[in-house]
Amino acid sequence: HDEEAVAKAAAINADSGAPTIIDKIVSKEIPSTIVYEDDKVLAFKDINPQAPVHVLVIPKCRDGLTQLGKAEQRHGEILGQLLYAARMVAEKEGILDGFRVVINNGPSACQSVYHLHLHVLGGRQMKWPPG
Ligand code: D5M
Repeated sequence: HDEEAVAKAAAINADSGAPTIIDKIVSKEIPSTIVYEDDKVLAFKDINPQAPVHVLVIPKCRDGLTQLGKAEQRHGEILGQLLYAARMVAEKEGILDGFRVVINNGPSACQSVYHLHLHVLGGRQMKWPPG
């Protein structure tokens, strides 16, 4: 798994601010399986699931949030909405009793898509520490 992560990190596009695949998911140009949606937030199934439940929660408007490390005070409201949406996803997916929320930030954390997204994972016993 280490090799896989290193390869993924090495292949990475850094945070260029360029549009990402998430724009096309928000505009529905690329289909996704939507789990939760409101006016600010979208949650859809990850195409490469790492657990029986693996959902990505994103702000529809990136607004500078290419990664959590770019967050500013003004992003406080949307950051809270994303966490609450993660909880709604967990409830909808029936994993409210045990789930994990992950944000990969930057190349050394294997971030591959530079539009902030929360991973909601569950449906199996999670391990600690994560890889
Ligand atoms: O996570 C980026 C995640 O995005 C990764 O788990 C795969 C997922 N992904 C990529 N393309 C798609 C599409 N088209 N649908 C659903 N999920 C997708 P990161 O934390 O940046 O590594």
